[in-house]
Amino acid sequence: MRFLFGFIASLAALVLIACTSETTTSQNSPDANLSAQPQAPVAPINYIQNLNARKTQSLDGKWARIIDPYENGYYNYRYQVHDNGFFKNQKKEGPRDLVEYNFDTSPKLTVPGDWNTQERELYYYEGTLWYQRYFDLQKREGQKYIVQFGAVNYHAIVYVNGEKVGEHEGGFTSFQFDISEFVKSGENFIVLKVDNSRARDQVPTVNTDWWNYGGITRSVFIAVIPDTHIIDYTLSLSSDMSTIKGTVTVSAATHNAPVTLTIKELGISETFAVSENGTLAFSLPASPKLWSPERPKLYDVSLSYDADTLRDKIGFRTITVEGDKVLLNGKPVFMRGISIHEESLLHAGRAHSKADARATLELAKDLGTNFVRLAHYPHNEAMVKMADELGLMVWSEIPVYWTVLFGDEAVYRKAETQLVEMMTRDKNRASIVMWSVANETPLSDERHSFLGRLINKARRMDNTRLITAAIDTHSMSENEIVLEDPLAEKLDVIGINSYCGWYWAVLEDCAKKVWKSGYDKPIIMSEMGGGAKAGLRGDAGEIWTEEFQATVYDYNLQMADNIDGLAGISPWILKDFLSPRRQLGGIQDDWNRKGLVSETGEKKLAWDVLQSYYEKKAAE
Ligand code: GCB
Repeated sequence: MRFLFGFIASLAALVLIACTSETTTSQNSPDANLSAQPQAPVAPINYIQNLNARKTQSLDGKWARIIDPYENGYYNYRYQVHDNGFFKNQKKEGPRDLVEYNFDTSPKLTVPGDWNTQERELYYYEGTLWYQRYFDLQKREGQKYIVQFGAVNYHAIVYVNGEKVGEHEGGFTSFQFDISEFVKSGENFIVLKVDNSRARDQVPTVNTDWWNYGGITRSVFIAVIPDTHIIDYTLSLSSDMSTIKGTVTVSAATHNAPVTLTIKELGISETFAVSENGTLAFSLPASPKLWSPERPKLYDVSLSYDADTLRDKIGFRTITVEGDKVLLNGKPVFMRGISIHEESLLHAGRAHSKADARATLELAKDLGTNFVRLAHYPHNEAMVKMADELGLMVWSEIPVYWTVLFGDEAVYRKAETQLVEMMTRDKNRASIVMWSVANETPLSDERHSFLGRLINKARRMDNTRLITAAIDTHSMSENEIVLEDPLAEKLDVIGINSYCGWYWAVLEDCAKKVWKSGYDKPIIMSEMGGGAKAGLRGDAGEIWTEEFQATVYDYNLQMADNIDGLAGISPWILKDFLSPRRQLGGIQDDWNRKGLVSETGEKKLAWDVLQSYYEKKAAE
């Protein structure tokens, strides 16, 4: 879409590449005056792996809600933070008590679920909303109580029994708080202040092309784990495919207990001693059946340490690049993909469940895909687990989208935190083959440094996957398009977003375009497409008809075949999705219409075009 022509690209070539070494954080210092906004926290990543495989108590269901556009439950009339805000869940005790809120008599929202699609008056709402519910618990010695939120968009402050337990910023990643000190046996209550106001210094920033769904959008539960427990583990296949490598971190290493790893089907049952700092690393000879889209083999893995035991299902594969090829398990693979937003086919709004994931990914498979680009932020855990199970390679990304404030160190920390949170949660998913650090970001030294640091961070954390980003800067002369972006040097796979015949160029010329890249790296056309309103039939020359969209696909797929080093495509997009940028009445009505299916799953003509292309590609 955003196509920068020759002269801008030549300027880009002159861009001085900024140093990408890590620097220390210099968070903006809090405003000294009392009326300061709450400090945007950048959560320290303190995450217990696979917590939902432990003993859990769900907090999904109905929560009371209070809409609070003036943040009256948080600030007093002098705009100072209340010490007696709504988080106290106060009740009127005497007949003359003045308490101007009551969760018990307030309407309810379903968790998980965005608020926008649950109540008409919340459809466009951006601001603060309070959530509250009660839960019972039997507290026991030697146990820890950890609350986990799959995601809350965008900023959450969590209180238990009237006390603040923590806050989190970032709408698409999972976070946990240890609430052991805050809970008691019997009835407890939990309150959240959730704020989905957009702001320039957030990740994403104010300007996106998707709906800003607010609320507790993914499941919530309390896990009960022993004081002495497994904190983290990583298992992967070595690059020569001869060993399973792993690391485990535990709490209380002085406890002296060993860690046991069992993968029955591979005849593995090993016991490891833990070092003093609570970690261990191992490498075990093994020849697992390799995970692939054709055979998505997963192994039952169990780990135990003292009284803590957990299970996981893990696949083993390698993903590498050689010149302009992507190799899965050492063999070149063409990535037949589709881009997907996290919206459900089964109900309005954000997807969150296993059923949502199955419906979406089975539809993607019907198209003939072996790959999905989960745009533009980390999707819920059910999606990546389903991709593991169904055999779909995944591109997973953080919402460093368009024009985030690349020069702001605090914004960098937010982006890095989301990257770390995404990678930490999903590092044992074989389906994820690529981490993406950005989408369509404008060229500048600051952007280059910012993304360079994210790439370095991702590489330090994970050397078993590829790093990518979707870029849109190219130079063009007549029918030759030259890929030019200094960021490409740092990526393993170059994603290009390009809307030939929709946002630029005459459609009929697209097939003549020839793409050149000087990078000798695999290229994925991470977006292409055009819009159509399902059921609007007519002339192929008439925009918004299904015929026109199908023709856009026709020409663009011909163009794709002219791209040097094309390793795959993930056209935009599987399903129509809500976006406030899409205001054309009668056609869009808030929907980005580039879906191959409508919001209710009705297939458009372009579906067949892409499906036939994938049949051909699969047979090559
Ligand atoms: C893009 C963006 C994507 C938009 C799409 C569009 O280039 O990456 O988020 O939704 O174009 O439909 O314009």
